[in-house]
Amino acid sequence: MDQSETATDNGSGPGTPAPTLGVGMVGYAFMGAAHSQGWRTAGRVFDLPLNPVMAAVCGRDPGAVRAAADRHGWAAAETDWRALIARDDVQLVDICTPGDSHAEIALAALEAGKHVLCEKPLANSVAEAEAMTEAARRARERGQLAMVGFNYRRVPAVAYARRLIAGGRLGTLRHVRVTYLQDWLTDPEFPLAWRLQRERAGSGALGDLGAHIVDLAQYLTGEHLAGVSALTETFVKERPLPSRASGLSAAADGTGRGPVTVDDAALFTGRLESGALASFEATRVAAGRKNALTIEVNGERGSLAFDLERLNELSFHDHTVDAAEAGFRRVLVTEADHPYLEAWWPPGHGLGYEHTFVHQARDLVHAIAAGTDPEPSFADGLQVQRVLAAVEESAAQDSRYTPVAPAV
Ligand code: SOE
Repeated sequence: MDQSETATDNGSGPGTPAPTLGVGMVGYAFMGAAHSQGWRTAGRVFDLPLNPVMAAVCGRDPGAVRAAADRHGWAAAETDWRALIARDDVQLVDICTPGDSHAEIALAALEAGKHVLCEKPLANSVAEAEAMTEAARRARERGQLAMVGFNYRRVPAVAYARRLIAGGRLGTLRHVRVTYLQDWLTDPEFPLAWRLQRERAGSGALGDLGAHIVDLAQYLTGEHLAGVSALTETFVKERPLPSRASGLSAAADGTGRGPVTVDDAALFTGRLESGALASFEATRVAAGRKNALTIEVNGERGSLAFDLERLNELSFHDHTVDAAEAGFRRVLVTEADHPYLEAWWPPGHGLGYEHTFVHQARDLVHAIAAGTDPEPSFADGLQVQRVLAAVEESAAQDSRYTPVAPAV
């Protein structure tokens, strides 16, 4: 049973309120807003065994964090993440900050006995990800759980694709082809936001978008990448200094320019453990592409294709049927027995981007209540980090084939 199939009954019997799970979130920008939607909605749509309570949100600016708390439905606002972790009403710490603080906050939260949800990529380096994974392993022995937020696993059509592949519908896999294209850095005058600074973000399009597609390729196939061969490029080497270190909406401060220290784009090929070939493209300079994520998997018995811009659909080609009638057909993934859809709208009434965060919250709550390991785990996040490191190593040598360190 995969996580999208977890039973929905809260086990307390009809009408009995579920015990609560206090959530504290650090960071409240784009990802914080998305996670807030998830926490706010999960218990209202799904019957959960624990009732998530949005106890407190944390950010450095007192006025801004109070406003974020009011807007998104958090009961309290904190300006020090250590104070948030120390709160008795917080049992789960949700980390939605830039990558340079993931490790420190996660390690402190695990040390304090809290469950942790950490946004992707897990960390800014393999060493940090290793330390976090080891801390999560020790915390697991004390009954605490840790999960990394690769939300696109929770698109119903993606979870359904995994079900079909795991069920053998594609047979032996030959190819995985994944692209994730955005265009918000196309303008050379877009300021030097934190996502363009290596010490804050770890890497560029590679860690931001490449991490998602590496995770999706490995999740869908159930295999790890054994090695990669990569090219990366920073097309715009200097950008205007920002007036505030915001993400996708930074403004220039007019005082000069600074160096871009991460990639704008990463292109790589890889070999899965089974020998299947994989290709990846992650870029933030693909003019006209806003959030274009596509996946295609080809096997001996058939193929699947997914496009995030049509996220309620899956294209399926069954290669075992008569060639005269075969061909890609559109499967509308909106039926009650498709993953996550038992609690949503009637067939044909589709879902969107934000629902992935609702499903993420739902799955983590179920895992905590059942004491089972949530996926993707910190070990999964570490594995992705190792692929990203291999990509950078290969790219530094202009595409040398570089083995990925084995998974833990
Ligand atoms: C920015 O490129 C970004 O917000 C990513 O960081 C997210 O992970 C992705 O879901 C949308 O784009």
